[in-house]
This record gives sequence, structure tokens and C-alpha cells, in this order.
Amino acid sequence: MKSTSYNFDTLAVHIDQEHNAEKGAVVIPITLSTTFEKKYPNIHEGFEYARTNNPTRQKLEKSVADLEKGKWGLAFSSGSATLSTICQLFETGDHILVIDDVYGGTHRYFSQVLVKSGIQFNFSDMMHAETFEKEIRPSTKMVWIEIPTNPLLKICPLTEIIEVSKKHQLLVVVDNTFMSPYNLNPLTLGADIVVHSATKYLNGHSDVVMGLAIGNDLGIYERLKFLQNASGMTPSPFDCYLLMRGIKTLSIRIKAHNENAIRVAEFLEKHPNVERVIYPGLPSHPQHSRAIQLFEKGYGGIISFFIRGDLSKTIEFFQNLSLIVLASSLGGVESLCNHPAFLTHSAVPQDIRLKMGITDNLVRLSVGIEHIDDIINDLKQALDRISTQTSAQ
Ligand code: P1T
Repeated sequence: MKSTSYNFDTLAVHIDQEHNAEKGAVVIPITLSTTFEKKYPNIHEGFEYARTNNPTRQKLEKSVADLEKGKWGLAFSSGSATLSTICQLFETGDHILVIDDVYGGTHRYFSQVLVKSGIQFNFSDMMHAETFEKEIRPSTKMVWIEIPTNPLLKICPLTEIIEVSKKHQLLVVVDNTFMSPYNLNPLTLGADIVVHSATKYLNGHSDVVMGLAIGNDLGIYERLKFLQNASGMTPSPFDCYLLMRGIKTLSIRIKAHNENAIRVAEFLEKHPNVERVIYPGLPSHPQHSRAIQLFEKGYGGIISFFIRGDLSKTIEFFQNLSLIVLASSLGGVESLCNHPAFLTHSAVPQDIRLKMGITDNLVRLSVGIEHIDDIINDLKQALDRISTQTSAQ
């Protein structure tokens, strides 16, 4: 049998394997059947209906739980479906604290969808545990954290926020999409649920949309498992297979993302057409010392930076790119550049966006695993060619 005491790299490679796997197959089969034969008198034994459970999905859920050092995992049809299912744990009058700089779709879900259910929420800076504690109300039930945040890469004092939350019996959910279980395991720090947009690093090939929740508490598992089935936002067996296939190379991919990103960040910081670079691995990052403590293996593959000049310069930069693709999303093997104000965070009202610092000249780069020289050369030529004249706006 597979042992969870293997190193992370080994667990990831053997994600779908176990001795005596069906007919000796080394790779887990994709079970497409939507329904499973039942036999009296044990009618409730085994698989029943594919929305409720499926062998391929079950294997993925268990294996990702091992990678996140949790007892259980549940797969959903997207990262956003994971969020909305977790929020169904709460009732009218309950209150949630959400870190203020979150993925635009997460911001949109809280402020335009959840708000209609009568569940209250507040966005919180969460940069200091003492100020955070003052925002907790008697009705507060959950804390939603991204670390680092999307797109400004803020790093909250995670251990302290968890400690304060536990004192007030709050459910702590950490969106670990950016770090992946290779760089961070929030459950080991006391988080109750870790969530992933598996669409990103876990899959790594920009061809699956999926979400995952992982935890230890079996009571939470039962409630979420019920909602997973009742709400029906489950992934297809084929996508579960693809995700396991992607995860086999998670370790080597994340190592490459970590290594490339620090070099790209150092390059960007020196370029005259770049106003400021945000990367947790740079000493200039405001929470660099927290990053050193939390992310022992590396700082991840996401860099945010501001192009010097007005919006026209940023547009020029995007137009100049040759290898790097302008697109939403992140975490794939290919380098992607995102324009948060107009793509991933366009649902955030402009005044809030600007107050947060998501300005029109902000670029978010998902550094891929291409050769480092090719990534830097593309960025260099795109930045060098930004015209020096000021455009009339
Ligand atoms: O796209 P989906 O699988 O539904 O995941 C949503 C989500 C959740 N959490 C984080 C931290 C995310 O970044 C995302 C999705 N983000 C993008 C599509 C993006 O480009 O930032």
C-alpha cells in the first residue's frame, strides 16, 4: 500500500497508484458510468450515482488530501463552486470576514451573490492580528484568506490570524491556490479548510477547470459532502483523471516556477520602465520576512508589477509581448500576463479597485516553466520598446 510518509515529490508522482489497482493498471482508469448496480440486501454499499461519488474522483480527492496533509478532500466543478458550496454552510445573519484583496470572482461572489442570502460579510485588511480581532462580531462564523492575495500578493500573519480566529471559534478557510501544497500546507498551521482553484497549479496545463476543499474535521466533511451532492457542482471523471495526470509533475513544475519567478522579479526590479515590483521573494516586498517564515521551499510563480506611465504604456507593453500570452488565469506551464483592472478584477467596482491599489498600470505575471532566458528576453524587448513620448489621454 502507498504510504503517506513518502516525500511530497513521491506522493505526487504516485497520486493515482496503489498496489492491486484494478487489473494491475499503473494509471487509474476513468470510470465514466453515471450509475452503479446495487444489490439487496446491501443496497447502500459501494458507489451509487456519479454525482454522489465516482471511483476516479474518489481517488483524486484522497490523494490531494494526502498532499495537503489532510484527512479528506472534496472536488468541485471549479474553484468558485468550492467557495459557493462552503458558504452554504452558513445561514442568514451569520457574518464572514474576507481578506480584502481577493480574486475578482471571489469578490464578486461575496458582494453580488452571497449578499442576497442575508449572510453578512466584510472585507478585512488582515495585515495585523490585533486589528483583525476587533473586526470579529458575535455573529462572525468564518474567515476567508488568500495567501498571497490575488493580485497584490499581500501576506497576512497567517499563524496569528488562525490563532485569533480559533479563540473566537471561527472556521478558517485558506485559499492556497497561489502557493500550491508544494510551497505551503495551511492545515499544518491550524486552518480548518484549504481550498484550491485546481484550474491553476494543481493541474498546471490550463485545460481543466476544477476546485478542491481539503480538511481534517470529519463533521465539516460530512456537511460539505452532503452539499457537494445536493448542490451538484461536481467535476467530470475525465477532468479528475486529467488533474491527477497534472499533479504527477507538480513538484518539478513548482520548483521551476519558484526558480524562474525570483529571477524574473529581480530582472523587472531593475528595468527603468517598471515602477514597482511585488514578489514575496524580494527583500523589497513589505511582508518579505513573513514570506521567509511561511514559504520554506519557494515564493511561488506569481509576480505583480506596475508599468511606468499611463495606461497607454501598459497597453503597449502587452502588445509588444511575443512569447508571453495576455490572458486571465495562472499556474500553467506557459507564462501568462494578466491585466487585472480589465480582466480578472474588472468585476470589482473601480473605486474599490483603485483604493486597493489595483491600478490600470498593474500587470500580473504567471511565470511559466519555459527557459528563463526566453522569458526574460521577451519581457525585456516588450519593456524596452515602450515608447518614451507621453501620449495625449
Ligand atoms: O476559476 P476557478 O477555478 O473558479 O477559481 C476561482 C479562483 C479562486 N481562488 C483564486 C486565488 C483564484 O485565483 C481563482 C481564479 N483566478 C483566476 C481565474 C485569475 O486569473 O486570477
